[in-house]
Amino acid sequence: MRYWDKAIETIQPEELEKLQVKRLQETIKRACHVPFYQHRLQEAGISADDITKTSDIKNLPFTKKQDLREGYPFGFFAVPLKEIVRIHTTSGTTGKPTVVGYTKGDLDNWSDLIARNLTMIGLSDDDIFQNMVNYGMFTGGLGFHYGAEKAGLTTIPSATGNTKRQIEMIHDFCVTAIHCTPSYALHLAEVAEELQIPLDSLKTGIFGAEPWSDQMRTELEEKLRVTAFDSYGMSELYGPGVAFECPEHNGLHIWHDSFLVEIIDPATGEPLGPNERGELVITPLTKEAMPLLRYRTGDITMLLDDVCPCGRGRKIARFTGRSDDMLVIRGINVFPSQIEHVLLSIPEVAGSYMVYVDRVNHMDEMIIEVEINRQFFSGELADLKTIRERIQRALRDVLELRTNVRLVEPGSLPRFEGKAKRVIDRREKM
Ligand code: DLL
Repeated sequence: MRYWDKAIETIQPEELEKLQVKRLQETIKRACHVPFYQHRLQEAGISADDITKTSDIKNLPFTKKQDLREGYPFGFFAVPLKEIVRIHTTSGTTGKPTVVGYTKGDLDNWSDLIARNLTMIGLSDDDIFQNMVNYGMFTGGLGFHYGAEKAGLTTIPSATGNTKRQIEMIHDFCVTAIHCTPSYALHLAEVAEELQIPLDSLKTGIFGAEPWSDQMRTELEEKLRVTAFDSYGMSELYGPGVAFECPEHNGLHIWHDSFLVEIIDPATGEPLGPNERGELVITPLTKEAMPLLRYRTGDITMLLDDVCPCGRGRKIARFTGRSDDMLVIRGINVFPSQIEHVLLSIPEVAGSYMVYVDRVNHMDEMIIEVEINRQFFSGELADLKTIRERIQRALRDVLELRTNVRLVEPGSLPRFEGKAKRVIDRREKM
């Protein structure tokens, strides 16, 4: 087992607590340079000196994405603009994007976290790494790039687009490791198969930036013949590199020296214990340009209780969606990941699907378009009807909902180079 920074990765609980308290105090002091936090901390009647143990964090106010939006563009910067050397923004689904800034120290810490992750999964200067994500405002491109270079990997900044060229490079440069969204990886596998270009040099696939199921993992590992690793992060917390699977593939290590983790009930804000699913709340402990206190990520996971044989700290479970992408269909809560889970467990289903939600005569209707494998698509009509009914039944069993499934030709649904947008809610907002 190789480590990038063994002392910090295997730090023992008592020492970790001390480090976290010290860093939390420093973070609060930095946050006091931001008017939003000055007011909030004053209101709560708390200062850095009141923190003597990590559980004191519960007395600090939460920060929500909406707060950051209201600070647009630079309202959350805790240092003069002179010290900010990079800006990224989140994709911003509604209204203005969220702006995040980095000092030189932040960029150094961030690339260090990525280097830790890459070393943890066995990558080194022997590897050739193709980074197939957007290199613009999205944090995935530059974030992974500098971390991979720091870890000594031969790094190819191929970015997105031109799948044929991506495949040729993997083949011609004998690429051993790739990074992209899981949905793009599936597309890549399909195109490589069509072009009949073997990707035999590939060993490792790093997939993240969107939720993906265990069925998707099996499919990617089979089609690309890689070992797949889940990678989690978000722009507000540097970007990628926050949590990452180790070779045990049993949850993601989150770097406790850099992120103080809480899981809360998203409805009440009350803390939840290990093995209880809820919203991940993170206080980054080393960020300089943009310190955040108790940031509500909106992502649903849980703290795992087991001790990992790899010797690193406590893990979190893979993500099952977001508290805010949950759909309410005829009063029933549905996570898109549940739909994917069902679909990919049905052998006739090919990788791609789209979910449309409409309101017809005041009733919610969910239409699911599903690509099925070619040999079934060109089969008997009666067989297609049976497949469709079977999919609808499987979905009803899990979602407790009637859905309207349409089988479509393989390759006919949209393909995504970045994050997949597979759910389109066409209901009018209240
Ligand atoms: O997606 C950073 C990133 C880049 C992560 C490359 C991993 C790889 P944002 O664009 O700010 O940042 O989106 C963050 O994406 O709150 C989650 O909802 C979702 N997300 C990211 N990684 C995962 C994952 C980047 N592994 C938002 N599983 C987060 C599930 C994920 N959801």
